[in-house]
Amino acid sequence: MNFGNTLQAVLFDVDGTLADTEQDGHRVAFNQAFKENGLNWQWSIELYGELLQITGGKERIRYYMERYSPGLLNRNDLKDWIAHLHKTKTGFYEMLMEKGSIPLRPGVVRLIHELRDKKIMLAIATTTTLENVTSLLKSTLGEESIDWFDVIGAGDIVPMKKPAPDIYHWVLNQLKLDARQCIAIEDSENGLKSAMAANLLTLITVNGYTHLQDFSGALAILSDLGEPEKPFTQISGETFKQQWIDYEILNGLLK
Ligand code: XBP
Ligand code: MG
Repeated sequence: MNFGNTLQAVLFDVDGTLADTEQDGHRVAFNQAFKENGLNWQWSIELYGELLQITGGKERIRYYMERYSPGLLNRNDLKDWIAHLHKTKTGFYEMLMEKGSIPLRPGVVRLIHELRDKKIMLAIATTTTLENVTSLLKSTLGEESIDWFDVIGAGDIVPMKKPAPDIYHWVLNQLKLDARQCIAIEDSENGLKSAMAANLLTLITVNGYTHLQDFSGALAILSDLGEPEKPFTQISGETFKQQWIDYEILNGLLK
């Protein structure tokens, strides 16, 4: 594949890619919100892994209700009720991030700084709520880091969440770039499908919840972005000059 493009922007997914937020962040916040709202629901680590196939917190709650608490689906204020429950969850999630409980994954900070130095645009394309993105960035990179991102596409800003390509289309449109001038970094099958459907070349860094998923079509599948002193493990796909992802590697992927 030779598109002759040079890298203009890197589009990062958030949950599972920038940080391992699902098990000890989102899951915990959902459970706190259930308790706060008088529900005896408890999402275990294992159950949450299954529920993750549904992207979006409100959509995930509804999916859970259909399977485990269908009686509650008859409420005539169902949509508002789920929205309220989810808002409570977002509040708990923000509190968890304020405590600084979740670090960024290996290589993320180094790569973000290098891309900024090289004047490569940074963007976020996520199904999670905007407040969750800003609270994670604030707690890990500092308040000013929110402005490092030229575009943040999050949550309900588009009608269809991943695996639909809508969020990536929206971000590319905001960036005024063609997909072939960008690289997407994702951690999940739903994320990969979404990015590929928007024509983006995509690098995968897996985590405990996603490592067994189908990543057909990804450029490469890695344990993480790697650091010079803590190289990534290659799982499959293209091999590189070194075991940490940098600007040169990402730019080379477009050639
Ligand atoms: C991951 C998601 C989100 C989070 C929960 O998004 O599917 O739904 O699990 O966040 P991504 P909300 O990997 O695209 O960052 O409750 O705010 O939806
Ligand atoms: Mg993800």
